[in-house]
Amino acid sequence: MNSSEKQKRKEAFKADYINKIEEVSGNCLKESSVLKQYQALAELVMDKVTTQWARTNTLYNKHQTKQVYFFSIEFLIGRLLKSYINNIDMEDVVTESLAELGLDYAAIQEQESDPGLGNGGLGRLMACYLDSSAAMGMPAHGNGIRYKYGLFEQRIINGEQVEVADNWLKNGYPFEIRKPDKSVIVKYYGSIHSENINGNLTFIHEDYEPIMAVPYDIPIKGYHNETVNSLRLWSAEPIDGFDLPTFNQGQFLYAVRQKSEAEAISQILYPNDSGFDGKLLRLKQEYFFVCAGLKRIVSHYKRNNSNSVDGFGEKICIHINDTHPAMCGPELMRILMDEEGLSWNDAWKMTLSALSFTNHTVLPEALEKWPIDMMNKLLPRIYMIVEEINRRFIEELDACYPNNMERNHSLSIIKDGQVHMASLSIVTSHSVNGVASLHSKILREETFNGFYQVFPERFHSVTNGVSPRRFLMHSNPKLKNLLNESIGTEWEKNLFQLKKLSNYINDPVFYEKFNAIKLANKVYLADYITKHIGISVDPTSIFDIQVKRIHEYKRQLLNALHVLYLYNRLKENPNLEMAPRSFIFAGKAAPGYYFAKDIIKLINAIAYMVNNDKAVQDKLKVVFLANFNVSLAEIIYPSANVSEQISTAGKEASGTSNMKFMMNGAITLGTMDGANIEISEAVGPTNIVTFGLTSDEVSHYQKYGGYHSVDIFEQDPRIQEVMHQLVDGTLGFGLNFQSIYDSLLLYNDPYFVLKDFNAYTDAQNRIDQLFRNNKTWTKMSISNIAQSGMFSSDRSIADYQREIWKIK
Ligand code: NBG
Repeated sequence: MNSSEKQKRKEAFKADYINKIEEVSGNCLKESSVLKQYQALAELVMDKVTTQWARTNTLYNKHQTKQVYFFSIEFLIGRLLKSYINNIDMEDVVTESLAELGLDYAAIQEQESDPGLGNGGLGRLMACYLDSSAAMGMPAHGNGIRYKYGLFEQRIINGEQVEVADNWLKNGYPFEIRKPDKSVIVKYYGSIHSENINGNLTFIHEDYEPIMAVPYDIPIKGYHNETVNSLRLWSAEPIDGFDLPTFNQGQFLYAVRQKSEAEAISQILYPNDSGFDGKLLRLKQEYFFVCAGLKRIVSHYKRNNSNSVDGFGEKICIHINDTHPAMCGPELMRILMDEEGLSWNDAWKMTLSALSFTNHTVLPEALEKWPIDMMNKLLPRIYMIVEEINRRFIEELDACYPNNMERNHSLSIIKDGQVHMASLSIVTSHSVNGVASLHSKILREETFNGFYQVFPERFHSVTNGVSPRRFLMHSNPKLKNLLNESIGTEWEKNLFQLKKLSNYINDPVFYEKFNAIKLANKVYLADYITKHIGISVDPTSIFDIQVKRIHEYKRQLLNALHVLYLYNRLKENPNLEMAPRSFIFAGKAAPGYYFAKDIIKLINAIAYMVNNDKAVQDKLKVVFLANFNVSLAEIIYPSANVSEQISTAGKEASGTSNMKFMMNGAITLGTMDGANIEISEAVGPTNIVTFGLTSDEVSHYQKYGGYHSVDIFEQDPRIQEVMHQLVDGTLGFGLNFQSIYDSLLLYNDPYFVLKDFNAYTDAQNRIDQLFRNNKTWTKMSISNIAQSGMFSSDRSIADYQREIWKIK
């Protein structure tokens, strides 16, 4: 765009914007509030996006392009305003125009609520995949739940996590369109009768409790292209709103209860990351978005296909994100047989060809199982179909491997009084994949080994990826500009092009520019920290960061114990040679996960002690930032030097913050777990610091024993010291971390924290030495960015497209 063209666009934008402000606020620009300025900007942007949206939909319908639908109980999309503006290529026009109008663009952006419709990696991955699909012009859409309350807002009060409801819709949400005409009735409970109608056995669902599912669509705009895909989120409402006749008859409570029971289904996101919540409401939620989503997809398909479902399996991909949408299999069978009149065999072929499944965790507590009685009562027809799927599957097994009762039992979808949702997902999908190469190997060799032996051809591996637009281009604009001026802009469309940075790997001028940007980003985060928690951190210190859900397997505890140990060393020797270090933590604990909450309390207690000790002020700071969410993440990654990825090997399926940090030049300090292994292969051993047990070693100890944490404790005085400090009042009057102490010693340290402690302190020493050599460190940083192409979600989507959905 030349400058006169830009000037024209700016003038047009300003005129439209001023009109819009008057329209939404009834005030002129000068008198408008920041909230109204935001709402006006959002509406203006939305007008532009929706025009393209309509065009994309027309094209898809006309060409009958193969469509992918991600079914997921979480979509952690983050703020959208800036992302739309950048994606429609209006970044400069908007930034400059607003400045010329005397408005504060940053403050306007802050008005947008950050939709917390996910817990962590699983939900954020879906958002990255939608972003990449749209950027690549690929028809892929999301289907999920429009929770009225997102993940709780975390506050830290007296060093502890306090949960506050996240009312993200309180000012309305400008980027969604409610489509009541596309509502679907979801049926719960009741009974099933079969009738012979014209010679066909027909199943009729009676006496059910109907709930209305109303869709809200959010446009997903591709980067600098014409594509706009859709994220459809379903809201639960009572049929015909409030039950006035009942109310008028005097049954006030009954009428009100019915309304609130219906709405409860989409009221709240379960605040559980990788844990399984065995609640009836959760099962209702799972069926809710599966039933409504599939119903609409099938009817849309039929509308474009002469009212027939023929070819559905070839033209539609239903991708099951973890097991929460596992009822897609039986529900699609139900629709195809009961509503479309297909035979079991035809419906089965179609279902198998449409469905694919990604597993996201091997933690046993996260593999969903539902009590038979509960499913049978709540979803009688679905349960019937699950039983039949299982019966036929076991029959086939029997035919292939006669008299192998043990195998039949272990693979049975229904056993021991429960329905096993992972097994259901595998049996009903043509593809099953893990999210990093080690994770896929563990699925094949351990978790799903029995299924792998029966269906080896179904198993795939697709390593996760993250959106370079959100996590590099939008959140680190200074780095983006440096990359553009150094290697050109091709990398914006193909992240592998970052390899060209290897030309700058020994270039002192580039180093200087790069380090200045890193420092500026660190200053920004330091200011945020001072503003929010009143602690001042030195921007030249090592920013050593661990941000993710708080979980024992992610081992924030290992990090915290090392901080305590480092503090002890500094107290012994105030002249200890080390680069000043700021340890930064953030992450939420599930409200009912008390041990994780104790870890947060411990980190905050250590932080309080360290930050108030004048003797270590210049060398050590510890920060716990409250309410980690996508917006905070965008500030954190660009400022990091060290990316802590220290899970117990074999437990973290992939991890994705490791990729976001890497793209911004942080060095991974990690175990050989999840995608850390692939990061290590990509950058080579000199550009990463790894340590600790391997997953084979962990799994060996878990199977055969042989690890005794007490032995480690007895041999290592450093460990004895920190362990005593947990319970002897060092960390504050009356503060006692007995639960943590007991887990590590009495319960034999299930996540191998003490076992890996020594290796971790060595690795931390290496980090210190490497950082003190600025040239080496900068080289490592740049090498990490240069090799991050493979961790773009564009690459992941291309893999899915080629290997799983088979889209040309
Ligand atoms: C999480 C894994 C992470 C992985 C993300 C995305 C769940 C159930 N799983 O390791 O723990 O990166 O999924 O695949 O949230």
